[in-house]
Parts: sequence; C-alpha cells; structure tokens
Amino acid sequence: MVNYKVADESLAEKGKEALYIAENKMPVTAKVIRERFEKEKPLQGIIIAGCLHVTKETGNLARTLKAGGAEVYLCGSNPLSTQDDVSAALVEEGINVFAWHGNTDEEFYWCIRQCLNAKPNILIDDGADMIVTAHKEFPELVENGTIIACQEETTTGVKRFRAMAKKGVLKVPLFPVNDARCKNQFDNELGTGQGIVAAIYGMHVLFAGKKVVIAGYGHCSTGMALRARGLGANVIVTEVDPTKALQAVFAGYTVKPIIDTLEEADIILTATGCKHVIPPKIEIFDKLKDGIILGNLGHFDIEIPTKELYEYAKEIKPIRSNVEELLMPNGKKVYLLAKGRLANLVLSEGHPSEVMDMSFGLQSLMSEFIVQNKDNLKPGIIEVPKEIDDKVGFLKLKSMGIRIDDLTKEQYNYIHGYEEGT
Ligand code: RBV
Repeated sequence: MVNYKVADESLAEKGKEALYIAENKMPVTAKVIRERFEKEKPLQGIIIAGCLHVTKETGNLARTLKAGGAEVYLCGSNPLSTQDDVSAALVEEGINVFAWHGNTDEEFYWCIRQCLNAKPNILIDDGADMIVTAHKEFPELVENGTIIACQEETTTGVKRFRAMAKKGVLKVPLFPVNDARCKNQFDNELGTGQGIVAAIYGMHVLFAGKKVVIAGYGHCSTGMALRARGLGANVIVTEVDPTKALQAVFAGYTVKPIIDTLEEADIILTATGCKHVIPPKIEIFDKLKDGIILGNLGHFDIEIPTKELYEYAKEIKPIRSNVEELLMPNGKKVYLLAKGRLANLVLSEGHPSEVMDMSFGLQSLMSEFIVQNKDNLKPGIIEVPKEIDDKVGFLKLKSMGIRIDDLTKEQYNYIHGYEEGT
C-alpha cells in the first residue's frame, strides 16, 4: 500500500513527462546505477526517507532507490519547491509521497513526521529539518539503531550538523554529501549559478548594464557572480570572509559592505547561508533604490529580512506568480522574489538535471555504502569516501563519451612519494 498526501493525483500524467525529460539527462543516476541496482538489489529491506525538493530530478533519485529494493518515503524540503505533477506521478509508481506546493510550516513538519512514522533506516535530508526532527521527536529511532545513517544534500544542512557534532548532540552517522567534489563543484556552482535566471523569469529583467549585488562568494555565489557578469551586469560582491573577499577582488569584481550598495543596487541576490544579509532596520530599508529586485538563492528565507520587510511595507501586491511588489512608506517600490525563499527552485524548476545527476548519483551510491557498512558506522560526521566521489565523476565522464589519462605505476609512485627532487 502506498501512503501519501499530494495536491492532485490527476496531475500524474504530466508528472511522468517531466520525470521522463529528467531521466534522459541523468545517465549516471537514472541509467547506470539504476540498472545495476535493479539487478543487485543492494537496498532490499531498507526504508529510505528523503526530505528533498520534490522535483523531476529528485523523483528519479527516488525511482533509483526503489529499483535497488528500498521502500521510499519522500517529503518536501521547502514549502514552495514541490512540483505537484511530479509528486502525483511518483505516488502512482509506488513511492510514498507527502508533499504539495504551498504547504504551511505546520503542514511541512506534518509531512516530515509522516515519513519518520515509517521508521526509516536511512534519512536523506536537504537543510537538516528531517534529521533534527528525528532527534527531537523520534529519539527511539536514533537510539535503538533503526536509523543506520543519514545523508545531507546542502551546505546549510551540513553547517547545522557540524554545529550539532561540535556540541556533542549529533547521534547518528552523518555523511555530508554536499561536501563531495562531484556535488558542490557542479550542483552548487553551476546549478545555483544558473539559478540567477530566476530573477529573469520572475521579472523579465535585463541584466546588461544593471548593478547586481551578489551576497556571498562561496561555491554557490561564485557561480552566480560569473553568470551575472556574463549577462553584462556590473557585479558587486559582498563578503565577511577575507580570503573569499580577496578571491572576488582578484576575479575582477567590486567588493564592498552591503550597506554601501543599497542606494545603487538594481538587483540583490543572496546565497550566504547566513541570516539578515540585508539588516532588518527601517533606516536601511529606506535606502533601497526604487524598483530594486530582491532574491534569495540560499536554503532558508532569512537572508533577506522578509518578515520585517512585509511588516514595514504599506502595501504588498502579488504582481506575477511568486513575485510581490512591496510599496514602502517612502513611496519606493521593492520587488521580492519567491517570498524570500530559494528563487532558483521556486521560480524555475530547480537545478538542471545534468548537474543533479551527479548529486543524486552520490546519494544513490552512498545509500548502498551505508547498507554495506552498517555495522561499522559511528555517530558523527563521516566524509564521503573519495572512491565514491571519483566513481561518480568517472561515470559522468563516461556517459559523456569523454576519456581521460590513467597514471602509470611510475607516475603514481612519484606523486605519492617524496624521494625524487631536484
Ligand atoms: N536542488 N535540488 C534541485 N532540481 O531537484 N535543485 C536544487 C532539484 C538542491 C541542491 O542540491 C541544493 O544543494 C539544495 O537544493 C538547496 O536546498
């Protein structure tokens, strides 16, 4: 029996088309690994719960895990990112889905609890909400060994788990899949980077000649700055980390404190992982340039002070799908994308299938790794093994028909030794 709650089951046919489109662009996850999983069933008898953006790419991850023998539960990792047609299609395929677009905070956690009620053995999280809820509300799953290990998809979630580990309260083995090279150098840089088009979708705005502020210069924001520059924008980067700020300077961007950009910025896009990137103060809101577009591409909706902006605005007018015009008391207009939630998922369809193929290839192989090593995993953060990271890179290259060199034995010994010098 399939357990589920989705918006509209009649959208299944449309969802299947979306899944099909993604499948063809995900040869690692949806072909090579899936075909092997179908034969070998490495996840037989395992229950996997994913708290992920319910998209056509995530749907293909769920299909692969199911092909490996797992019983799969899925809930959304953001109230506005669920694609209702995809969730309907997955239910028809026997995946237990609790997700619909636009759920309230209360419903969001209800969906997470439905997945945890299934007593999952592996949790795949995006942002840490499901695993934190398991610690708080389902301690028996954590303590009696039902949960064998967990995987985290995004930077913000990994940051939360590293904080938990430091405090000694992380009670499960946790693999920060986000930190694998095949994840963050592609999904984060290219996927979030290209996500700046969300601002274009949202407002149909021209980037050329605009002053675009990119807040942060981590994996995600380096990609965003590069793409914005490619479109002809004058890019200003803001940072708090001196090394990253220097990297931005030497990449040719203007770097300055965010406060100094407010009167000139046409567009501000954030992906810092931190709260209140624009400080929530009236005198700061008053400075924003008339017609400015504010968008966030980070995991949570706290980078732009959405709540405080809503409170201060005289009028909030939805003007397009997921775009609002805020009329400020001083008469200026501010355009807010996706209610401050990740515009790259809400206003477009999430990161392209080609890059999610690598992220979800890693999530698939790590699920198998967890089952194979279930007796040797200790609570705490455990990095993704380099061999698995390399394997996904190798499979992706192979699927693209690209060959690379192999080290000879002599070369291997040279780079792993110290004897040979001048
Ligand atoms: N993300 N998933 C998608 N198309 O399913 N797009 C982006 C998708 C993930 C991505 O891995 C990122 O780290 C995370 O969403 C942010 O919540």
